[in-house]
Amino acid sequence: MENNQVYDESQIQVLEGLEAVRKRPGMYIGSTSVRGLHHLVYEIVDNSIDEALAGYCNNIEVTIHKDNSVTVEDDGRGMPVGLHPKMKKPTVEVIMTVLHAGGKFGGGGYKVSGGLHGVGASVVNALSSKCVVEVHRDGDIWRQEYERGNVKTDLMNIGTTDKHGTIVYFSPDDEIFEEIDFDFDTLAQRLRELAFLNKGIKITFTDEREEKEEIFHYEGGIKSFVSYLNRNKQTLYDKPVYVEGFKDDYVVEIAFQHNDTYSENIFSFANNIDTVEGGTHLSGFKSALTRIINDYSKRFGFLKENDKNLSGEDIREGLTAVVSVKLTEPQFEGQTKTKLGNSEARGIVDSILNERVGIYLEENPQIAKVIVDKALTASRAREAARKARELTRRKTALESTALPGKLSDCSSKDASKCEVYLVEGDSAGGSAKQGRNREFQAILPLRGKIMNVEKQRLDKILGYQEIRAMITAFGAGIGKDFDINKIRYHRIIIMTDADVDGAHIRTLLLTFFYRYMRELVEQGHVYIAQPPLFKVSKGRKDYYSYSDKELDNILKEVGGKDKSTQIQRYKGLGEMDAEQLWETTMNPEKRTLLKVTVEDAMAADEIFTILMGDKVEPRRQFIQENAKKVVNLDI
Ligand code: TSJ
Repeated sequence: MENNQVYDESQIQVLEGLEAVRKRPGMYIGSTSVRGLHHLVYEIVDNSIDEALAGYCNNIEVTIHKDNSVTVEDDGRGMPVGLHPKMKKPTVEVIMTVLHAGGKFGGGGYKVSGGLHGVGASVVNALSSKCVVEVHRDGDIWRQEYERGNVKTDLMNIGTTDKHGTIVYFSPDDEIFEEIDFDFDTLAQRLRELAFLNKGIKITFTDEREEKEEIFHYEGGIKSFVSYLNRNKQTLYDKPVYVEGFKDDYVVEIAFQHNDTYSENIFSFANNIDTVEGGTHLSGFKSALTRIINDYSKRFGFLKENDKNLSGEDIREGLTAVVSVKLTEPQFEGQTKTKLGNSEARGIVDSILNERVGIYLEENPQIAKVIVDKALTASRAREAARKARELTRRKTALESTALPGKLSDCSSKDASKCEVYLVEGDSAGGSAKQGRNREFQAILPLRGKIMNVEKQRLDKILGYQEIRAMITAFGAGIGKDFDINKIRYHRIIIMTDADVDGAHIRTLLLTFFYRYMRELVEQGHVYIAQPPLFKVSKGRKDYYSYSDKELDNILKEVGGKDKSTQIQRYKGLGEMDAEQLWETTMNPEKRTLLKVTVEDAMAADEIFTILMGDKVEPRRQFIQENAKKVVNLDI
């Protein structure tokens, strides 16, 4: 490539020393926003972490003072204070005042130098209006002060000590930073992460501005990290799987645990840096896990010889994992330099995982079974969803107007005015069809038996005619292809009997909507009709009651219960004729509709999981606890 640019002397300005940092701070810390500001703390703390990784430091204390200055203290060896042979100055002074001097001392550790941070303590010094270093080492206390990167005092011996360690104080320069207000949560999150990633290190974080203190200390390391990430989730087995291995200059740690959700949550790190863009260590983990689970499934008969392999995606459904590698020569690539490029990392992670996780699964067959079962379920659901998608797609392609035969559609084509009643049972469906306002109300009858199949899985019900009719009637697709803008009715109204079967159908439908048409629930399109529980007849007048309490009130109003008062308890929608159904449940002027919230649908999903799941005990317990209130299953 040709380069026609001409440089004159003035453009080839060789910036020396820390002036370069103050001229272009963004080049060294990314930006001068709060992000860059927080970087200063990470930069300093990294030095103590390095000391800990070298095996000499257990405690790190980070303090934000009232004026947003910061102190970081560790109990390491203390920075070297002797004369630097080349520079003829104390080594600590060289580290603090010479660009990129960091990382060249001590050697052999897993330093982050060259990576995302690792620009060195001198950069922090340069960008601080004041900076002080204190070293406790070999019985002496040494101290040196700086201002905007310049030496203010010589390194001085200021007393004796029986401690060892390094203390660095700095005050971010408000001439450099757009703002100098540290965010407690941002710092706490990173310090917690560092404590997880470097097991055993105790990090005490104090905020003197609001007298807050947090201690991060995890003997379990990334195993604790995974537990923390799963803290609000239902996990599928008790403890995270954890493996640690060493190979060449690598330390590899992996922890993972499945939860009952459908998303994967994998964090990868190289030398404590969050490799947001992934890289070779992450792909090594993924491919090894896929192979290991498939091998196990084949070997122990979960998959037959001719079955298709489980996909990585299926195996990682509900997986929370942390992959952490430490290496001496990290190569960071990608747009944001957060992708590990070292090609050997893939094989190293793979072989360590292969060795350890294979054994672990054989020693813990119950856990292995749970993992394999989860993947098999995911695989079946994915396959069923794909089929259902194809089905609806084919329908719309071949016969775009072909609505299900069971649907009694409304005449309006304005979706915002239209509603569809999902009605349990054909007889109630008949009444609803007669009683409705056909201008804007559509009726889709659903068979009552729909849920009565034992241990039905949701993916299987996608094969049901009713469910498929519903997908076609709604006209908005399903799963990944669901497009709320295509929905044909803005109100989807579930109308079921107030009994166990009705409750089951409701649970099934809500779970189905939640899993496959979530926006429907999120945007408030799903409702539950409220049919009356009682009819009170007195003389020629009828009164309807929707609860026991209301029944009492009505009885009082009509002057008490006497011979001329008749009370009918509705056991099902089928007991009402078309006009009654319209008057009590469907007439927009009189009816009450319960709008379903995401929380309702989530609860239904949970109930569904309990009812349909493999665990007998929770199901028995649930049914027992809800036997009484099942009539009105709280949704
Ligand atoms: F660099 C710094 F100022 F940012 C800084 C360094 C800040 C803080 C809070 C701590 C440290 C630091 C450095 N803690 N521990 C160390 N250790 C060394 O620099 C050290 C000590 C001894 C030896 C040795 O070979 O004896 C080597 C090194 C690198």
